[in-house]
Amino acid sequence: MLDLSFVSDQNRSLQAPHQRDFEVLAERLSRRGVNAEAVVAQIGRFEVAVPSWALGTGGTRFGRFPGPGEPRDVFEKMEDIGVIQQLTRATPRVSLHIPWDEPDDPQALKDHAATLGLGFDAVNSNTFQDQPGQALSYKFGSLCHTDPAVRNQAIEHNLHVIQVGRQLGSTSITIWLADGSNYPGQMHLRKSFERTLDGLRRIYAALPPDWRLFTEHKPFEPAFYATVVQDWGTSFLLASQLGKQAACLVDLGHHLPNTNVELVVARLISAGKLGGFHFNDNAYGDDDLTAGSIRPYRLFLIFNELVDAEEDRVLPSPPAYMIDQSHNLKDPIEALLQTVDALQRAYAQALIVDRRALAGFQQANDVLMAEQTLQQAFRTDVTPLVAEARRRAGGALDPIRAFRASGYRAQKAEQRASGAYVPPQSL
Ligand code: PSV
Ligand code: MN
Repeated sequence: MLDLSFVSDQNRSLQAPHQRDFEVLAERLSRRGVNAEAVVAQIGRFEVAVPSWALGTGGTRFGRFPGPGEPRDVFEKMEDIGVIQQLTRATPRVSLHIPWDEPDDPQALKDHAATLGLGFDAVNSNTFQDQPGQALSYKFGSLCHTDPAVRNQAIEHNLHVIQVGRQLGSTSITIWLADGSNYPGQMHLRKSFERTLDGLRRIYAALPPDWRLFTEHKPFEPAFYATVVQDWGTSFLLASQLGKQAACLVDLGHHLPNTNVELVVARLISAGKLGGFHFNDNAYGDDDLTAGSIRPYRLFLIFNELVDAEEDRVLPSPPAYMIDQSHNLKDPIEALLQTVDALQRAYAQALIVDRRALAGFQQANDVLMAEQTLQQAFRTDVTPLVAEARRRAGGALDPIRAFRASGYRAQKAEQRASGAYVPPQSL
């Protein structure tokens, strides 16, 4: 963890120019009828969970280039997330992947997390890889498998993940299945889906009453011909069949090229089945790049749908926000700081949309002005709003600058010099 006074010392040197920028922006926004104070308060309430698997340098099947000072186990990953939380004040929870980051002693991990000011978000089950000592293989699927014994093993694993999650204080499970086929004819398309639904029903039946179950879709990879839960329609079908506690999770990289993701989000909101997000960005497929790095306008348009739904009070429960990225080239902590900032910016831009004007232009079919209304918000540099929200919460005005100044990574490079942790490949 960073010294208690470190963040405020860092902020002091940036405070005067920041204050001026904030005042200028607040004045400009007030001319548009936007109250900067209210926006800052809302940004201050924004929270997103950090995935345990994002703290080690990621990789592809072509290689991995780890940097110095990577966390060697889940306890060290917690320390790194604790630093992200200190700097951003927007990441108080961790999303664990099990068994990748399965704790031997969940209570000990929970206690450790609490000392760092952290709790736990959704737990993620992994039935897409075989683990050492595992009785049956998932080579040909898990919940969709033709062999009931394999299906039972996958169900048992999910029940175990729920148990671990309960011990940690999680209240949701995200299920992403790699199940599918690579060649036409390999798998019975209809029956493999029905077996999957049956397995999910058995997992759902074991869900504690205050828990939610998120179904995450993905069109391809590792199954290249037909993924069982390939699109939001299938995910919606599953979540609807399961019941009230089930909803759909939208991973931004899990869509075929040119899919209008904000439209998917709008549809799921209408259906009352938007469970949450895995934030990242992509140019081609499931690239797992930093959120907002490739298509910031899309990210803004997604938040625009969310803010609109929030204001119309049509969300049955707030969507769960989680990051799902693989940091192959960037320092993972820095990339995550950048991600949190990108999400807060998109949220801030969505908050300053003049919704009354937009509704009027939509009603009057004034295409150009409706579009301009969104673009005016998107083109506003909201840096001072986001920085101010962080500062008021006790975080850093400029988290990446503060992180670099802290020398944290160099210090960890010394402390963690041995026993390098080998994270899973990017998925
Ligand atoms: C699969 O590509 C995925 O998006 C799922 O959410 C996994 O849990 C995660 O990535 C990590 O591989
Ligand atoms: Mn995901």
